[in-house]
Formats: sequence, C-alpha cells, structure tokens
Amino acid sequence: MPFDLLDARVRTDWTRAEADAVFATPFADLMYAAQNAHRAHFDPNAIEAASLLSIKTGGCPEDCGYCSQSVHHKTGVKATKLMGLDQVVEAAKKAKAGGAQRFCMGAAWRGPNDRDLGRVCEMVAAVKSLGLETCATLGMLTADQADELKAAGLDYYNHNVDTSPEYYGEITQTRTYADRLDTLEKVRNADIKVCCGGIVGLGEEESDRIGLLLALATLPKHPESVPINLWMEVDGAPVKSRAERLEPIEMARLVALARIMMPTSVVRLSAGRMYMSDEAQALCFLAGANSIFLGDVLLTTANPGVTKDEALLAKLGIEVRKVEARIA
Ligand code: SAM
Ligand code: DTB
Ligand code: SF4
Repeated sequence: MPFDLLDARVRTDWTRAEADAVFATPFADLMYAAQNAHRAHFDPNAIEAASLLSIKTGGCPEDCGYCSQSVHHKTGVKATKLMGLDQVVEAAKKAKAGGAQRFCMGAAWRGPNDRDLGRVCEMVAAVKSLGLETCATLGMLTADQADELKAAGLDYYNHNVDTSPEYYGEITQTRTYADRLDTLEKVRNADIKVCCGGIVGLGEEESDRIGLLLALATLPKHPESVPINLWMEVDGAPVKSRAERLEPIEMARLVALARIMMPTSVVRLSAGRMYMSDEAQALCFLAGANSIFLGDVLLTTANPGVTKDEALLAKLGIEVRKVEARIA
C-alpha cells in the first residue's frame, strides 16, 4: 500500500493508483480501515435520514439514460406541473413526524426558470421554518439562482456527477461533466452545502465506479453529502439493456472507498435499498454509510418504507439523528 490506510485525515490529492489499491484491499483490512475512518469523525451507531419529494415530475428535456423522467424515453411516468406550496408543506410535516432530519425537493428540469425558482424559494423557506434541513435538486443553476436559494434558507443542493468522467458520455448526451462541475462550483460559491454522488449498476465497469468516487474525492472540497445510488431499474430507460445490479460485497467495497477517501463526508446509501437484504445494508453501514432516505418512495421508484427500516435499525442498534463530522 503506497500510503497509511489508517490515516483518517482529509485529503483531496488522491491518485488513481491509491484509489485502486484501497478498493482491492482484502475485505477484512478494508472494513477495518473504513471503520477507523468512520470512528475518527462520526458516531458509528448513528445515521441521518432524509425524505424526498418530487415537486415536479417527468417531462424532463434531458436524456439521462437511467431516468424515468426524461421525455426521451417511454417509461410510463406522467409529467406533472410544479406542486403547490401547501402540498409541499404537508409532505414536509409528515416527513418530520416520520423522523427525517432533512427534506429534499426534486424537480425534473434541465434547470429552473426564474419564475419557478421563486416558487421553489418559497417552499425552501416554508420547509426550513418547520425546523427541517432543506435540500433541493433542480438541475443546472446560474450564480444568481444559487444566491437566491441560499437567501431563501437552502442548506444543501444535490447535483450528482453520476458516474466516471469517462463513462458519462454513454449515459447522457444533452449535457457534459463540465456542466455538472460548473453548477457545483456555483453552489459552493453561494455557500450552500454540496450533496454530490452518483449511480452504480448502469452497465459501467468497476474502474468507472472507482473513477466516480475519485472524481468526488479530488474536488477542491469534498461534498458534505455523498449519495451512492444503486440504479433503480426503469422499464423503457435505455441503460436497461446493459445494466447489471451490483452484488452486496461490491457495494460495501465502494462505500468503504468513499468513507476512506472522504472521511468527513456523510455517505448516503441512497436509491436501491429495495434490492438489498438487511445483511447487505448492514455491511454498507459497517463500511461507513451513515445516511438513508426514509419513506415508501424516492422520486418515482420504491423505497423500503419506515416500518421495515425501523425494524432493521433496531436490530443494528442504530439511532436516527443528525450526524456531524468531528474534523480531526
Ligand atoms: N433533474 C435534476 C438533475 O438531474 O440534476 C434533479 C433530479 S434527478 C432525478 C436527481 C438524481 O437522481 C440524478 O442525478 C441521479 O443521480 C438520480 N437518479 C435518477 N434516476 C435514478 C434511478 N433510476 N436510480 C437511481 N438513481 C437515480
Ligand atoms: C440522489 O442521489 N438520489 C435521489 C436524490 N439524490 C434526488 C434520487 C433517487 C431517485 C431514484 C429514482 C426515482 O425514484 O425516480
Ligand atoms: Fe432530467 Fe434529472 Fe432525470 Fe436527467 S436525471 S432526465 S436531468 S430529471
């Protein structure tokens, strides 16, 4: 190993050779190192929970090959208008009562227009006033839009790079990796926390999955939140023909790599828990995952639901609450 696997300090100068070496570490050593990094910065027995609401579903002009909401694919998802403020507040109250710390509002846009952004800002302010952390994912932003969201009280902006820079062109043609990085920079400049991760199981190679995490770990600043989504299969989505669901040990290795390279980031085991057994999820928590989405639905696809999750977390003795990194 070209470096100390048990050095849990934050670094943004990770190399490809280092990432590959960490990923290939024998499983027991890898899990030990991930636990070491996790325990250096977090309570290992606590995770946080976020709740998702699709405030504007379907009809998206982008062509992301994995997504149920693109107009380019026939997936059976109906396009809706932007949801009203009251309905959003109702959903946020329910999410809070259900135990969520953060409420994430997602819209199927390439980016918001200024009129819609004003309405989303009202939603952000209203959700924030309920005592929830706020997150939004609305596509590309201008610098002014990022500033407006910040002024409205937005805590986090989710904008995923999705996969490795090399594989990106295989899943989307209507935008580039550079576009994604540009919005992420605007979000940072507006002093909004960054939630940025990706999807695995799109038919990419293992090297692309490592490349995805390396791209995140070498950003000027690590995202505060790193969602790792296992692709939720969507009939009619182009990636379906080549998609391969990852097996649990590969998922745990990826979570461990994220935990080791970005030791102070909250790593979310995001979409795809529907496909994972209790044991597979437990391995991912051991590997350093410390956030989940709560509820029966994500944006358009299924999630385990609160009853099932409560039973799992009780078995593992994991408490759901806001988690914060101790910066060592
Ligand atoms: N339209 C905005 C955008 O793409 O930035 C925001 C909403 S988009 C649905 C949010 C993220 O959800 C995507 O970046 C992608 O990583 C993830 N996602 C979309 N469809 C998915 C699926 N079927 N399975 C897993 N993750 C998915
Ligand atoms: C993220 O990384 N995962 C969430 C959230 N950010 C917006 C979305 C998951 C979507 C799963 C597919 C669907 O439900 O449509
Ligand atoms: Fe649109 Fe976002 Fe889906 Fe891409 S991932 S098609 S941008 S909603």
